[in-house]
Amino acid sequence: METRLTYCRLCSGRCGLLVDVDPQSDRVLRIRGDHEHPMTAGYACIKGLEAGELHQGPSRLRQALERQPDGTFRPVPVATALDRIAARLGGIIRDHGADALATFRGTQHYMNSTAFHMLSAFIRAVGTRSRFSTMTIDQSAKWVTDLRLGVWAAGRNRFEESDVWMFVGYNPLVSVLGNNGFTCLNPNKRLKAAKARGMKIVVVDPRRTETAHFADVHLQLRPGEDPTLVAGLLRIILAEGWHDREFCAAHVSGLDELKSALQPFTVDYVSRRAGVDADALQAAARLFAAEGTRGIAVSGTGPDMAPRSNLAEQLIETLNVVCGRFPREGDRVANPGVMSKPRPVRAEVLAPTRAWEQGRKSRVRNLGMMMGEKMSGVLAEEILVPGEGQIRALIIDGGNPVNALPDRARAIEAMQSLELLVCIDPYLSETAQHAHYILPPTMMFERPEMPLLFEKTAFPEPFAQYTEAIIAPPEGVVEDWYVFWALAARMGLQLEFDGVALDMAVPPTTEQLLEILVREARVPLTEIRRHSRGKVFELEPEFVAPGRPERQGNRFQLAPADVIGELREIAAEDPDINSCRAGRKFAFRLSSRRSRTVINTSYRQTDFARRRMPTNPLWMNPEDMRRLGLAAGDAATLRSAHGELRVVVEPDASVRPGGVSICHGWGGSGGAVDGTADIGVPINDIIPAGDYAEAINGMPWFSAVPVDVVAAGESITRPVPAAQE
Ligand SMILES: Nc1nc2c(c(=O)[nH]1)N[C@H]1C(S)=C(S)[C@@H](COP(=O)(O)OP(=O)(O)OC[C@H]3O[C@@H](n4cnc5c(=O)[nH]c(N)nc54)[C@H](O)[C@@H]3O)O[C@H]1N2
Ligand SMILES: Nc1nc2c(c(=O)[nH]1)N[C@H]1C(S)=C(S)[C@@H](COP(=O)(O)OP(=O)(O)OC[C@H]3O[C@@H](n4cnc5c(=O)[nH]c(N)nc54)[C@H](O)[C@@H]3O)O[C@H]1N2
Ligand code: SF4
Ligand SMILES: [Mo]
Repeated sequence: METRLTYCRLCSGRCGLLVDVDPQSDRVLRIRGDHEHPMTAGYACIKGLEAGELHQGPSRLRQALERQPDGTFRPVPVATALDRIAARLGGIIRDHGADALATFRGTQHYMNSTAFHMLSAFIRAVGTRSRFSTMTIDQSAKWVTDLRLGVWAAGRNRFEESDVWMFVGYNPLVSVLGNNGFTCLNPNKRLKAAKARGMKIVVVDPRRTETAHFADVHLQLRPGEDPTLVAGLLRIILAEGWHDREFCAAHVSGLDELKSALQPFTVDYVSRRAGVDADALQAAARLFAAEGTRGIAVSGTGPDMAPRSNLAEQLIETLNVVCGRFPREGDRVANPGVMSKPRPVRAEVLAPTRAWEQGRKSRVRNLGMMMGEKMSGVLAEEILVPGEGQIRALIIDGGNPVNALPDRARAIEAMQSLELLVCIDPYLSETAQHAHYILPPTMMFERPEMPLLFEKTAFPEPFAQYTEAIIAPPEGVVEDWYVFWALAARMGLQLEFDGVALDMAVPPTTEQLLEILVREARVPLTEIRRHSRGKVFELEPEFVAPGRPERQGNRFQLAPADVIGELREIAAEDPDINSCRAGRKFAFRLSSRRSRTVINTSYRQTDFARRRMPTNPLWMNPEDMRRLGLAAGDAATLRSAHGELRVVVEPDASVRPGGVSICHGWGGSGGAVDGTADIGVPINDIIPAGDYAEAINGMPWFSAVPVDVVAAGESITRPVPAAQE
C-alpha cells in the first residue's frame, strides 16, 4: 500500500486528500482528508472520500462508443471516432458555417484547466459564436450585474479581514461553492473561526440552512422575494445615511434616482411581502451597514434562479457599492497570485458596457451574447428552430444539459434532432444516451492539475499546488483537451493555446500544457512542484495601485432605466405575484437546494450515493404535511402550471412553511417521470423555458416556482433519506 497526495476537483472545495493506492494494480483502497493540507486542513466530503468508486465503479465508461443505426452503442477505437467526428464537423461547417457547431462547457469541464484553455483555442480556430455553458443556467445574473452596474477592479473585501458577512441564497456549507467572495476551503472551519473573532453573519434564505445556523440574523424570506427584501435593506441604509458617502461621491452615479425608486419599499411593505420580521429586517441592515465596517453581501444560486434574478443580483451588489466594501489604493493585496501572470491591481471602476445590447442576438427571444457566450436558456430552441444560424452539431464537455436545462422534454427533443452530438463524459449520462459519440475522459486522479481558475479570489493567501496523476487511467480513455487538439489537427486547424501556437503534428503532454499556462508565474513551476501538498509562498508584498487617469470618470451605474423600471413594476404589482402563474394561484413555492451526496445530475448511480440518497424527495415543512394529511415517505403529486410529477415527500423543519424544496438533476432519460423509482424526480419536466425566463439573459426560473402538492393516498415503503443527510 502506498499513500499518494492530491486534491479533489469535483467542486471548488479543492480538498487536500491522502489516497491509499495498491501500487501493483493502481487501485484506490481508501481516501482521507489531508489534515496537513495548508488550505483545507483535513476537510473532505463524502464525494471526495468515495472518489475511488467514481473512478473504478462499474458505471464508468472505459471505451469510446459510437451510436449504431439501431440506436445501440458499439465500442470504437478513439482514433476512429475522432476521424469520423472531424469529417462530419468539417462537412457541417462547410455547408452551414461555423456557428452550426456549438460547444457546451458543463460543471466538470471547469475543474480541468487544460481542457478549458484547449476548448477556448478550438473555438477560436473554428470561429463559432455558438458557445454555451452552465453559467447561463446558473448565476449569469452576476455577469449581467458586472456589465450593468460596473466592477471594482481591485475586487471586494475579503472574508478573512471582514467583520460582517451576508449570505443571500447561498449555502456554502453544503455546496462548497467558492469564487463568490466567501473562501470555500474547509468552509465550516473558516466560518467558525470568523465567528470566534467576532464576525456578524446575516443569512437570507427561505430554508434554515446549515449556513443559517451561524447567523446572527436569519431572514427566512418567501422564495423569490429577494428584490423586494434587498430593496428594503437599501432603503433603510440610504435613509439612515449608513452608506459610504465619500466612496459614493467619487465612484457612483444614480444614487438619488435609486433612492427615490426605493421609496415604496418601506419596512412594513417589505416585511409583509417577503414574509420576514420587521425588526429582523432593520437589524440586518444595521449589522451590515452601521455596525459592520468591512465585509460584503454575496449570493449563491438562490436569488439568481428566481424571477427577477438580474434585479436581485444588481441590488445585492449595490449593497456592497453604496457601503464601499472594496480594497482602496495602498491596501495590501491579500493574494497577488502565484500561478497566473502578475497584473497590477488598481483602485478604479471598470465601467459597465451592457455588452448584451450589442452584437449578435439569438434567433429566438432576441437575447444578446455575454462574455462571448450565447444563452443556454435558449440552447434547445437554437437547435430546433430551422433557418440561418441553426445549430447542427454540439460538443459537450463535462455537462449533462438534458437534466440541467429547463423544459426537459424540449431539451431531449433538441439532443435527438442534432446531426452530431459528441459527449466527453465518463458515464452514460441522460445526455450521452442521445450522443452519436461518447468519448470517456481521464478522471481527476488520472491527470495532473493545478488550481488555476480564480486563484486570486479562491485562495486567501498566495497558495499554489501541482498534483501529479496519482493513478494510471484505463486504456481506452483520453484527456479532455486531447479531443479538441485531435479534432483540430484532423480538421487542418492551427491551435493557439493560451497564446502559444501548438505543434499540430505531435500532441503535447498535459504537463507541457500546464507549463504553458504558468509560464509567467511569480514562482517557477519547478519550485511549485517541489511541494506536493501545495504551499503558501512568501511573495513581495503588493499594494493596490491608484486608478488610471483615464478611468477617473468611470462610475458604478446604480440607476439604469431598466433597473428603475423593474423596481417600479414590483412596487405596483400584486405582492403575491410569485405564487401565481397562468392566471392561477398556487399554495406553495418550490425552490432548489443541493445535497452533499451528489453534484447536480452526477454520481447518483453510485453505491455510496444510493445508500445515502436513493431518490430526491420533496422536502416540506412538517406543519404543511400535517395539514395536507401527508406522512414521511408518502407519495404525492407535485403540480405546476406546466405539468405534474409523482414525488415522495419528506418532512424537513428547516423549510419555510409555504415553501417546498427539492434537488435538481434527477430522473432518467426515458419517459419515466416517477419520483418513487430509483432514478428520482426530473424536476425540470415541470419548469418551462421561453416566456418564463429573464428578459436579458433568458435565465430560467428554477426557483420560487408556484406549485401545489396533492396527496396521492399511498405510502412508499422503500428507504428515503432523512431531511438532514
Ligand atoms: N454537494 C454539492 N455541491 C455542489 C453542487 C451540488 O449539486 N452538490 N452543485 C454545484 C453548483 S453547479 C453550484 S452552482 C453551486 C451552488 O451553490 P449554492 O448556491 O450555495 O447552492 P445551494 O446549496 O442550493 O444554496 C442555494 C440556497 O438558496 C436558497 N434559495 C432558494 N430559493 C431562494 C430564493 O428565492 N431566495 C433566496 N434568498 N434563497 C433561495 C436555497 O434554500 C438554498 O439554501 O453548488 C455547487 N456545489
Ligand atoms: N431545476 C434546477 N435546474 C438546474 C439547477 C437548479 O438548481 N435547479 N442548477 C443549474 C446549475 S447551477 C447548473 S451548474 C447546471 C448543471 O449542469 P451540468 O453541468 O450540465 O450538469 P452536471 O451534472 O454538473 O454535469 C456534469 C457531467 O460531467 C460528467 N462528469 C463527471 N466526472 C467527469 C470528469 O471527470 N470529466 C468529464 N469530462 N465529465 C465528467 C457527469 O457524468 C455529468 O454528465 O444545472 C442547472 N439546472
Ligand atoms: S467538498 Fe467534497 S467534492 Fe468538493 S472538493 Fe472537497 S471532497 Fe471534493
Ligand atoms: Mo451551477
